[in-house]
Amino acid sequence: MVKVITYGTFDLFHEGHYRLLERAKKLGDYLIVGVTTEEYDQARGKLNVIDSLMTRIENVKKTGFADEIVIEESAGQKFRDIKKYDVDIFTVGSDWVGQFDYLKDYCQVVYLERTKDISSTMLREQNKRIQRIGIIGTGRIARRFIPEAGRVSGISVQGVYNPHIESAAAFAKNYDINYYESLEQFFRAVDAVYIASPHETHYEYIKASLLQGKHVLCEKPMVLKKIQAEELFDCAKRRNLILFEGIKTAYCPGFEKLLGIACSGAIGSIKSIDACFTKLEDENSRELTDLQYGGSFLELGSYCMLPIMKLLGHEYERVSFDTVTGSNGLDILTKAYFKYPNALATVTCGLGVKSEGQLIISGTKGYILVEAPWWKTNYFEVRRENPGDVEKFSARFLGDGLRYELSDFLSMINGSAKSEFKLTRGESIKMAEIMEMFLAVKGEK
Ligand code: C2G
Repeated sequence: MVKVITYGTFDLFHEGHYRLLERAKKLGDYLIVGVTTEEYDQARGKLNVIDSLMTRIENVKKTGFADEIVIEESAGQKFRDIKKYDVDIFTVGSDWVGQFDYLKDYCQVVYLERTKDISSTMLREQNKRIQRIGIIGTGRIARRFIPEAGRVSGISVQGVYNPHIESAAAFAKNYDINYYESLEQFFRAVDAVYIASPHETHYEYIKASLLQGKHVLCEKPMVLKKIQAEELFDCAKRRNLILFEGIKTAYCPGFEKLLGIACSGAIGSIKSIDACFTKLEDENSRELTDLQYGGSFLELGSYCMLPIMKLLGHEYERVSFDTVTGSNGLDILTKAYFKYPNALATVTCGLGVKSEGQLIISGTKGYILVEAPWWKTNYFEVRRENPGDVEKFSARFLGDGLRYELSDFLSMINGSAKSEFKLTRGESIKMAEIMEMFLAVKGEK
């Protein structure tokens, strides 16, 4: 008897799950299905799981393909189960290709092609909460998005659009998703859009998506003009659509904890914030050659402004910028200075200069030090006058961290969001205004 085993969350049970189990069963005579516990999903960073474990088990049972159902509750269990149940074949969908090759020493490993389209009416009737998401752009960020999307339940990455069809086709082939020859075709296939195209194209793509009734998650900086940000958020509100600016730090657990502690009075009242983010880029990169939309502040300023907007707000009295430019006039280093009525803040961004990427939040009783990479906020300290008086905090930041913004985006779409936006429309609009001011100052030079 050939025994087959497969595992999954099987949340919001859909056609992709059904077809996986159907084909898994055909690989042998006896199929064991491992269903993940909520704890294990939390531990492995699978977010936004909606159905209870019992519901998910019930849905697997209903297919009739499982001869036995076990609970998957920890990493490393697959290896133990294969020996315990004397399994001949381990199988899982192709979105995991390569990730379980280590099991080849113990059994045959088969990756079954994932189901690209789960938009059939049967499915849609059952699960209105599943959002089909399309990606606009095929660059580095879009590439990081795919594996992260696989860690968020209730979402199906349907496909990608890029006006350069050959880029879209290559991307789609690589990630086993669809690509679309036109935006119209793309919009017909999705419920929500993730925009990871160059900064200057964001406005048009967001507007087109909203006008088609699609929710939008757009990479930072969302737009570079205040009036555009206001227009887009008003358009989303009128259409009862969700529009998110994707500054991943805003949505990660550690940053939320940091804000809570900073606001708790642990360091007294906050009087100064210094945020530094540098990342050396190749001098021929888009970021350092696009004379209109490249440069350090446009690329990294959103991250550095985030803690300042969140903790000191929008009512600064004045902001000024100073830059060091490369031979082509682009800022390889920018410092921005914010003067608030009772506080000061500085931003340091550099694509051509390497510095210590710290975030320091200074108060009347102490300060918070977040070492690089503070934008992941997986560790920080509260320090006071007495050097021995240090409180240490840590938080998880899994994968590329895009899963957190995606999970919040989905929660807002499904109306199950627990909290207000972790990045409000007011903050996004203000950051667009500051970007606009920076470009105006740059343009005057
Ligand atoms: N699947 C698929 N097509 C889809 C979606 C999912 O074939 N459109 C497959 C997945 O590849 C997986 C199974 O259905 O083999 C269950 O998917 P999930 O519930 O998302 O489980 P996952 O998080 O992929 O965990 O330890 C758990 C395993 O690693 C799989």
